[in-house]
Amino acid sequence: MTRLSKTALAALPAGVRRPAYDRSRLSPGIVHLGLGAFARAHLCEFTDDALEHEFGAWGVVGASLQRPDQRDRLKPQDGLYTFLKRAPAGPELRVIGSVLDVLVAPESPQALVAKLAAPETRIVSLTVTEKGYCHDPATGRLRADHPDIAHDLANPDAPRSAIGLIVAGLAARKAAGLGPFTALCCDNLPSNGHVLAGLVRDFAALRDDRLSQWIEANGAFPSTMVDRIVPATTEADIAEVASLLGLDDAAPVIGEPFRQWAVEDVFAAGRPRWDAVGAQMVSEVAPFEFMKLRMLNGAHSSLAYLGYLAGHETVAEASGDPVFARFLQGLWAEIMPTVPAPQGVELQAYARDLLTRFQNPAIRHRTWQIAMDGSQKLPQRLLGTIRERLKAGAPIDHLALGVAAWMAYVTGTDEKGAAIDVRDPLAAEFAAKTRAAGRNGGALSEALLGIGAIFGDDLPRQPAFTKLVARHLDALFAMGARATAAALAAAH
Ligand code: CS2
Repeated sequence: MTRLSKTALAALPAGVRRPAYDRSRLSPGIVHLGLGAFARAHLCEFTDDALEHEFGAWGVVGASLQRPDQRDRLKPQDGLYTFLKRAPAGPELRVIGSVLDVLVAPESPQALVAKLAAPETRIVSLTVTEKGYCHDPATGRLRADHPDIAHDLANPDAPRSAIGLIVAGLAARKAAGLGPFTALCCDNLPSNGHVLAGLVRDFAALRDDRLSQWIEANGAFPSTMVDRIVPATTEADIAEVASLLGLDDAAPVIGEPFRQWAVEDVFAAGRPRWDAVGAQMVSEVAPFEFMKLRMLNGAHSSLAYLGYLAGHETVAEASGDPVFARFLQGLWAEIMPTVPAPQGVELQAYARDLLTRFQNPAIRHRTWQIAMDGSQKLPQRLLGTIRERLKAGAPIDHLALGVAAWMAYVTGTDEKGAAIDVRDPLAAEFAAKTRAAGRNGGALSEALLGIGAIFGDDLPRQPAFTKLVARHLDALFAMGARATAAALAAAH
């Protein structure tokens, strides 16, 4: 079968949407760090739409910070790839054209820094996942002892971390008398623009105070809230796209129809017309972030741990199980009072829509995928909410069950005694701590609550929280996730 490429575009079936602008005239304006599936199903689709609305020099050069796979798949396709939108009514296909090139940082960090420093680069966007920021998730501060940060401080011209790369790019621009680019964080972190600005400033200060002051005075770090459910692409997805397209595409992305992007409109050197194609340009992103991180991601993580333990492979299966659907209602009832509703949004309706999105039978989003990197996710997804509820003296039964399920998950053994492939930067620490504690709720919760990078030093001293987690853990070990959730529902 012919491979998707610019010459093959003409062979696409009639119903498949394709770039409606002249790609041969498209030049780069954005460098995107971490060109994974999410960015290609979100920022790159918004950019494709914006280019169609108003053409400009806003093509995307992607950068992979670890592996060459993405470049190797996209280069032979001239950067083109298919987005397969999975609506319950059936799939919809579109070929996206906004990606022009992909660089691989470890092969030539200098080439990537040169690209970041090029005058035409006006936005550097990022989706490098929570752990890619090399920060302490509980405090949001840079970990100067992180191996990648230590490496980048020793090798400022050949960085490997996102923060090191951004600072190297900004330093080269300053030296060349250019203005800065806008650094646009698109990861699920609270106040993500502020967090990124703080990390960049801290790193720059370790290199050169004047650089740090220049960034502080001139830099732009808008906060954003990004949302679209994008499960990892599987071999079956690739085969399905080929049969629908009549062409081979080695790099399709899969996603739900829903998408949302709230962006603080503070750019240093312009931006594409994302506002004209559905992005919400707002002065305050915080209410959107709270709503999304706490209600969507908080529920996603809780459901991922409970669902995985109960033997559910996907979010659709877990949220379609009446016991867990009921758990989600109880969880959202605890979360909602901590969330200031963004203008024009009704939180009850938002929760109802979330359940429909989770239950979308066409999306196979694995609970195991969402369970990854819990140490980096729990603070902003569940623990901030728990802190606020504790302060208000409000119940946290469902929130605490989410945390207990995470603890049971990181023991590395499921309810049938099978091993769990726990992926997390702190996995080795979990293994040591959980082995010593055994399957005892009190001992296990005490051991894990002692990880300050996750729980800070306040939560372990809150008996209303710690006792509940220990009790939930004992219930999880004694009767399993499903029966524990059912018992919680019966008690409410
Ligand atoms: C998920 C998110 O993998 C995860 O942790 O909770 O990727 C989620 O699907 C997105 O944030 C939805 O916008």
